[in-house]
Amino acid sequence: MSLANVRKNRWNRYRVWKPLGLLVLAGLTPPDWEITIIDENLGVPDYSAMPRPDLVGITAFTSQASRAYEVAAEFRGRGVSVVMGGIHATMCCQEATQHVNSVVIGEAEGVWATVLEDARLGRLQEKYLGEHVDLAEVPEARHDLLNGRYAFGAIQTTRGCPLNCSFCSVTAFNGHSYRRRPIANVIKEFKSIREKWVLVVDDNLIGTSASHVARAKELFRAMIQAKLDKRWICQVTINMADDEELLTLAKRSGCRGVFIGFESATAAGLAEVGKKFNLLKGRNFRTSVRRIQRHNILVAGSFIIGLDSDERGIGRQIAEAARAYGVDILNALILTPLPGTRLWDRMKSQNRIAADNFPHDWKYYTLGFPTAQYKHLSWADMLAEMDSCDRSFYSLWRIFRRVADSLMRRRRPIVALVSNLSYRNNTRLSRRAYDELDVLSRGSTRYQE
Ligand code: B12
Ligand code: SF4
Repeated sequence: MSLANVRKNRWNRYRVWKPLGLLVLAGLTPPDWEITIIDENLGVPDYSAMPRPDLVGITAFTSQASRAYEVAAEFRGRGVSVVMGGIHATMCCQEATQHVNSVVIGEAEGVWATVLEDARLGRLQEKYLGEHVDLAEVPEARHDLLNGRYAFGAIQTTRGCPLNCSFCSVTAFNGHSYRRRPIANVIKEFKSIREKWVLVVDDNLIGTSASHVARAKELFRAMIQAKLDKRWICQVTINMADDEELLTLAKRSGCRGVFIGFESATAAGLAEVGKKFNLLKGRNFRTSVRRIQRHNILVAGSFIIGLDSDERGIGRQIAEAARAYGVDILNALILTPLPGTRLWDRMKSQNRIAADNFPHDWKYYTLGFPTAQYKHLSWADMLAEMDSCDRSFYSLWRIFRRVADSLMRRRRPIVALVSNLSYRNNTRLSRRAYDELDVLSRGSTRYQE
């Protein structure tokens, strides 16, 4: 069996991250199947020169879907059955069935054994529906596969998110309920990860309620006790700042950085995306960010450009907000209607999905390109706002000031420097990619209600 994580274009900059979904699937696969995992982030192999597999499984984000279908066509052309799963196949199941033999919708744990057995017997179904599983049933991912070439290993400790932000696919895919893996299983799996640095892929490692936070503390205590000696980063909500004990335990267990979705610098923007959670308790973002940083944990903040409440000047406004909050890294993203989200449903019903030559146009759904009609901003405006945001936050002078600030506060100036320069470089690559876009030449005007 081969598994391909597909992506092969020059805009890719994600080879640092080990793809966990494939490793989990390999962990679910009975030992009588021989497994080869291919991650196209590391290069596209000559598939025709490879031994003919019995079955091919493909995973893809939406932005990788058109490439996934090319890979599927290549194998199907040789008479090999192809199964596709993951977020895109789940959200666009009908489309995927046009390109592969079989689609696994949702989480694979409950159905993968059946799929393999059906494949063996030559009776693959068009679709299999994977339910949300009890995370005690998730076996250890096969971290022994794909080793040695990634900066970050990966592990998952929870699934699902109690919030349901309009632009995000997580709740649609993994559900509202915050499911937690037994801590003993997490620790055991952590020990099998070879990389020193690990991305904990949970959408919110600390959750939103007191019981979620209590579980996170329990996990961190177990990690300290196990002496894992890992450095890890994760995604959290801003409430992480509210609990000193949580921060201390996170740091002691190896936490070095957190990604926080601020999403919008305005209350109207937060209401629009359905993330008023950020405003609870009259939050002061600067104080919260500083509290996290005091534990020597880096804060990367993401913001969205292109909300209905955003007007010209939003790029600079976001850069200023990020500076005012004091984040170490700013990740500005373009509002993108991903299939399966509430945003997709709304924009679709308003006829606002502009990059809609599917599957070809899925490649623009990286959150780095305009794909919809924005209310107050044309596509040219959107790109100009992204540009002004990035140039303002990542000017050499601003980077120098952030690094000097880290130095004075005895935080990690080298990490701050390297991450800032790498983000600056990424924004330049994006700008270059814009020049080559066929979709942009089609242009898009503002949305008229
Ligand atoms: C880690 C992560 C990343 C890593 C990916 C590392 C890697 N190489 O895989 C990085 C940081 C690189 C990344 C980047 C991006 N990401 Co991301 N990412 C995630 C995150 C947080 C976790 C993914 C994960 O490992 N999950 C754990 C595994 C176990 O779950 P899984 O992959 O879904 O696999 C299960 C099932 O889907 C199924 N399955 C999966 N594949 C297959 C295949 C077969 C054959 C079968 C049978 C079953 C099956 O079985 C598994 C077990 O149940 C998810 C959110 C999430 N909760 O999934 C977002 C998520 C996948 N990312 C998302 C997005 C939008 C992006 C970006 C496009 C934008 C961005 N800047 O964030 C980029 C671009 C990626 C690209 N190359 O084009 C969206 C995708 C939405 C969509 N429709 O595509 C998600 C869902 C987040 C969100 N808020 O909506 N991401
Ligand atoms: S953006 Fe984050 S907080 Fe909002 S629904 Fe997605 S995972 Fe949850």
